[in-house]
Order: sequence, then structure tokens, then C-alpha cells
Amino acid sequence: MVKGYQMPEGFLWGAAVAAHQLEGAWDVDGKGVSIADVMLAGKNGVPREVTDEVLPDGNYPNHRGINFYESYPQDFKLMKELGLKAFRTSIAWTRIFPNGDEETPNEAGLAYYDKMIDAMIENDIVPVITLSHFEMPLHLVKKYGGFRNRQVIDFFLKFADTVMLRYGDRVKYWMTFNEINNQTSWMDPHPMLQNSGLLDYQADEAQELMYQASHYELLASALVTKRAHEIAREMGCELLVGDMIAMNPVYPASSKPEDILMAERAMQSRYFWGDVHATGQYPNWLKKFWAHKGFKIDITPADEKILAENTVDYVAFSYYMSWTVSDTGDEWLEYDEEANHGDNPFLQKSDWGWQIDPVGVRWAMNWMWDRWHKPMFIVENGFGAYDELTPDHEVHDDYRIAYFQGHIQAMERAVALDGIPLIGYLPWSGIDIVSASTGEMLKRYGFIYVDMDDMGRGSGARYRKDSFKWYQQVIASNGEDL
Ligand code: P53
Repeated sequence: MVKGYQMPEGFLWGAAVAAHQLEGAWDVDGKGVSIADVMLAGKNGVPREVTDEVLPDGNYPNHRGINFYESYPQDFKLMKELGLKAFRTSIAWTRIFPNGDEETPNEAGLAYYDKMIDAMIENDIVPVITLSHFEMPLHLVKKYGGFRNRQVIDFFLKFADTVMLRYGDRVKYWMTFNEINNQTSWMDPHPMLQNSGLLDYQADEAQELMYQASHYELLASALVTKRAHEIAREMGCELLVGDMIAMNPVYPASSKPEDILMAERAMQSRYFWGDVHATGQYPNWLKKFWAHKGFKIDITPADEKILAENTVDYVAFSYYMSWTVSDTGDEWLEYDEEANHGDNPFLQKSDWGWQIDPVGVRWAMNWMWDRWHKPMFIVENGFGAYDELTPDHEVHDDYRIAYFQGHIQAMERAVALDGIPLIGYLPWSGIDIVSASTGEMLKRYGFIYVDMDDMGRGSGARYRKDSFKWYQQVIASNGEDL
């Protein structure tokens, strides 16, 4: 056992998922087709193919999820047994507004999340809600071009307003866009679609489109924050809105000053979304960079005022891995996330090539605190691995326990020794679910094993892994016994 530090009273130990990765029931109770519904399964190293519409014989893992749409009452019981104090999920936009541009919401979808949120509360679990987690209505992509279109801000606001009014009496913690900064990899079509609903564009317009869509998302995020605070005043309750960024530290490949400078710019490039969310302003280097590239981003003075006046209440982030970069000789320091990454000789990798770096959690928390001065919330962290179910239904996932021990230890040091305010820790994904990047079931993250394979074969039964008992003890000791 590793000795940790106790976290402050009321610390939210929990788990995190996203609707499209576990609910299944993709066409039930009036739900519309989302971008996740047209993504076929990929494999380790094989990207997911996107189809123009739902093909009759395609293997679409998000159509099945783990059938959480029906199984949530039993699954929450297991999570209560695990000791979870909070649970993060998303509200599937397409259950509420099936096409995204309807006048009135789908009552069956709203009623469904009423029941789900009530079930969490009955199990003493605090709900934490993401508004947009890689599951935009496909119709908004096809008809409006996704977030390249300013009009989509209004559709998103209507969705956010509808659900915050409906659940605001029971849900305090909200987040706008999941891992909004994944689109730093604008050369890869996958995050372009997942983050911003961008499809059908020319390669040479991708980068500018990404920045334009990002601005509309940042504006939408600020407007949601404004609205959340109004609703809180009207309803006499508390609503807090956070941004959600994928925190992957980028280190210099060596102590060569040019490498260090490049790493700093890589960090600035990946986290300007956090700067705008937390400080209400675009950084100078980025405005200069846009001018240098000839990008004309539609940002009005009215937009700038909204951004400045409505910064987030907290900073939520995921943490899985870190990277290294080296100097490219470019005086503009342009960061190419797909090309400029080296292996860190001090770190090992998961089977999917994700570098395991627990120390980076403490480094990143300090970096963000010094920059943004906002309370933080770790809303994802975890280890995707192949698990083996023994004949007596056990899973000996000591590698997952080791991953969590290191990462939680670093987090606890950031809180207990560095004094960084942290709301909670919600590891990905509590229960095995469909992988976002590959669509695999076999890339497992849960403390609870789900008997299902990549083709949806299996009994669907749930089993407690060794890590289940371990996390139970972490929570029971409030972080002291790791
Ligand atoms: P999967 C890329 C890099 C880091 C995290 O990822 C990422 C992604 C995009 O896939 O996604 C987040 O399932 C995301 C979750 C996702 C989780 O990390 O690809 O917020 O939806 O499932 C783990 O192994």
C-alpha cells in the first residue's frame, strides 16, 4: 500500500463517462442521429471511419454502448458500493433536440435524464454534467457546417438553457465542451468532427476553420456561463460552469534552450482555450500568429466583451499522458501536434502508445494554477488496457492500480503540499465503455468489467475487478490509503 494524503472534507471522489460511449439506445424515445452514431469501429492504430449516414450492416459500437440506457439503476447501485460520491456523464444533445434546430425539446429525452439524475441522487452520488461531449446532432453538421457557423451557437445555447432550467435544481456542476483543445490536432479529421462538427473542408482551410469554430465555441461557452448564473439567481440555487480541457503536458525533448522555447509555445498553443475561458482574453502571440497566417477570424467587439465578462467558475481537465517536442527552427514557433512529438526516454507507454507520466499531474496542476487561478476539477484520468476475465470472473488489473497510485499520489501532493484547490477526482470510466478514439470495447478503463467484445458479443454482465476493491479503499480513507 502507498501512503497518501487525505483530501479536504467534501472532496468528490467519483468516476466519469460520456452518454454516447455507454448509453446505447441510439434511436430510442425520439433520439436523433449524432456524429458518434456514424462512426464505425476502428482498432488500435486504425482510425474510425465516418459514414455519410447509418449503414444497415455497419459495426457502430456507440449504438450499443453497454446498454446503460436501461441498466443505469443497477449500475449506480454498484457505484454506490464502490463508494462514489460523484458521477460525471453528458446529456446526449440528440435526445433533447434530435436534429439540433427544433423549436421545442423532446420531452421523452428530458424525462429520461430526470430519472437518471434522480437515480444518482438516491444513491448519494453528486451528478456532474457535460453539455457537449463529442455527440453533436449530425443534422447540424450537414445543414449548417457545424461550429464553423455562428448560428450553431444559438442552437447550443437553446439546448444548454433547456437542460440547465430543467435540472438546475439538482445539478450544480456543469461543463461546456469536452476536451475543447483536442482540435489542436486540426490535421486529423477525427477531433475536427468530434469537437466542432467540421466535415467536408479543404485541407488548406482546416487550420483557419478550426480557429473560427473554436471562437464560436468559446463564445457559446461564455454565454452558457452567463445564462447559468442568471438561472441560479432566478431559481435560488447554485450552478457552476467549467471549461474542460485535455491536459497533456508538453515538455522540451532536451535542455537545449530552443527546445524549451518550442515546448512553451506548444503549451501556449494547446491551452489558449483555457486562457480565454479563465481570463476572458486571447493571448497576444495568437493574434500575431493569425495575422502572420493571413487568417481572418470573425471576432466582434461585442464577442470580446462577452468573453471578458463571463469567465468560468472552475477549470476541469482530463489527464492521460505527456509528450515531448523539439525545436523546428521556425521563428514563428508553429506547433505541429501530429509531427513534432518524440518519445520520452524516462517514460513507459500503454499498449495504445500513451506515455505514462504521473509526475506530470503535479506539474500541470501547478502550471494551470499559476496561470488561471481557478479551482480545478480532475474529470478524467485512467488507463486503457486489455483485461483478462478469469474463469471465476475475476480481473487482476494490478497495472491499472499502479497507474492510479502514481497519478493520485501526484494529485494529492499538488493539493496537500502545493495548496491547489481541487473539487474532486473523477477517473475515466468507472465501468468499461466504448473507446472514443478507436471504438473498441477491449480498450478498457473501468473498475467494473463489462462482458462484451468489440462486436457487441458477450453476456453484458458486470464484474468487480481487483481495482474496484482498491478504489473503494482509497475513497473510504479519503485518499490516505493508496
Ligand atoms: P479513448 C484523445 C486523447 C486523450 C483523450 O480515450 C481523449 C482523446 C480522444 O479520444 O479522449 C478522452 O476512449 C475523452 C473520452 C475518452 C477518453 O479520453 O480514446 O474525453 O471521451 O473516452 C479516453 O481511449
